[in-house]
Amino acid sequence: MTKPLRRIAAALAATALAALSLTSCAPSYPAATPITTNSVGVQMNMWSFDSIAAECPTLATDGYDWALVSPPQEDIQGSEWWDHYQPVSYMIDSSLGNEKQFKAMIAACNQVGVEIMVDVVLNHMTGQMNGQGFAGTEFTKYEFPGLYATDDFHSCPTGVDQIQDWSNVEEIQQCELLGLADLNTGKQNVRDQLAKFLQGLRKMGVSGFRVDAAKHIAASELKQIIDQLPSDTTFIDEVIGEQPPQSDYYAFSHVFSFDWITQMHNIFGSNGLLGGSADQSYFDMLSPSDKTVTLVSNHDTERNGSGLTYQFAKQFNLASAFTLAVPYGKPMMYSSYAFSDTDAGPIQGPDGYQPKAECVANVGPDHGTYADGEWVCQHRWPAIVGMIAFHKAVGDAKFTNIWQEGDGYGFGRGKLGYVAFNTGDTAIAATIKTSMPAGTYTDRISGSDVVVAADGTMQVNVASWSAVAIDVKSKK
Ligand code: ARE
Ligand code: CA
Repeated sequence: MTKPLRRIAAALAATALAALSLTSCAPSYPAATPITTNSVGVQMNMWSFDSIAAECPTLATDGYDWALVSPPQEDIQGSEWWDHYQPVSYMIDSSLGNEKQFKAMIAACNQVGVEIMVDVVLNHMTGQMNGQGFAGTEFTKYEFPGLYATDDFHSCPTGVDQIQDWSNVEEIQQCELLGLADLNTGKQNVRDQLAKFLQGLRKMGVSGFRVDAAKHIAASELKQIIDQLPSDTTFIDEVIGEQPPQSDYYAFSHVFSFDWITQMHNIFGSNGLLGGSADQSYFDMLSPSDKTVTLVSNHDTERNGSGLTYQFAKQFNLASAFTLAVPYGKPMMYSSYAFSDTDAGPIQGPDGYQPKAECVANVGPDHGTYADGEWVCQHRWPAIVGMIAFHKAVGDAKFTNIWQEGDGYGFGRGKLGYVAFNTGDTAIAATIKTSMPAGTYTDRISGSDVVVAADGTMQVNVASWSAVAIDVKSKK
């Protein structure tokens, strides 16, 4: 080999080696299972990391595939739940727990097959002028040590900091939501910082993210952050209202269906006008099923009157069952604590951390009144747990055999399941035609036997504000 050639060969070998070592040093991410229409998730609103770790075996037994954790990063000090939506650094330390507890939660949940999704605040930092965060980070509104300086924040084109015109996408995305310091996600270094935060969580074993206030980040900029994460990472964006349209975000994310929250509030919150709402033509008007996470409520709608809550227990219960019953979307259930003050967070210990969450006794819609701070544990309500099994048994089977009688409304899911709801104040005794094979089934709601005759009919007694549900997997 001549000298120059040898040099080239050596250079090539070095490049190959460098490429090799780059691959071996490249960040390794644990594999994640993206959510499907068969998965069921639950928002464990404001549950501490230790509490979720302890609850994961129950979540797994009940059929939950993933749990959504409230924003885990360092926040401003205080006892309101919404402090957690004001980041001051990306250290994992807040009243929900520290990084060690966060990692232990992921390990405990993953071990039983429950994946962890994390609520991440990427649009903004705090709205406080200055202060010290939960873990001691000193900040001013536009200066966060080691993360961001003043020019990393948007300056609102209107000259007024806050969003004023909610129909103007530029304002929505470049001005301040609720006076929160708006990150300039148009800047590469800002996007890289945010991607680094997500990559860190993903490497710890987190499977996906709820992107808080996603509509306030330009879709093209959010995409550039998301593109820095492995492709098996799930993203669910919070995009409410008309502008920008949810469809801007479909190419790289799921969205939450706020239309579904409204619909559940309308049909179960009033006198239960189910007719026409469990209907394929209605679903066809909503966001695409495969891109949509359906929910009855979240932490905002539970407080602002737009969603059903545990305080309307029988309605919340049936709406959750209904969300699991229909062939639309990827359902997320909701679990939280009782409150009378909408600002109040869960009870904190003297060290600022939350003590372990314990579910109330007699968990379920008939529990009665709650003291502030008690853990309602809607995720354990028997009808909800029963309908998770139904949801998994029927898969994507289509509607069949619609039944309507007074306040009763039912439908089949092909030959795989049948469910009948009663949103009236008296029980309904009915003979309902199904496409189910003849046999004896266990009702997923009450646990009683339901017999399907050779002609597919079943005689049922549907209790007031309850349901009867059978599926191929509940056949005796
Ligand atoms: C708190 C105080 C404020 C104060 C602010 C800054 O309450 O008075 O100005 O701090 O100091 C949560 C709480 C807020 C809280 C905030 C920060 O709800 O009260 O502010 O945390 O601590 C819009 C957004 C949507 C957003 C809702 C609330 O588009 O993204 O408003 N939802 C998420 C979270 C919230 C969270 C934040 C964002 C902020 O889920 O929990 O706020 O991180 C129409 C519009 C929607 C609009 C909706 C409001 O539908 O189309 O765009 O949603 O109305 O109902
Ligand atoms: Ca923004």
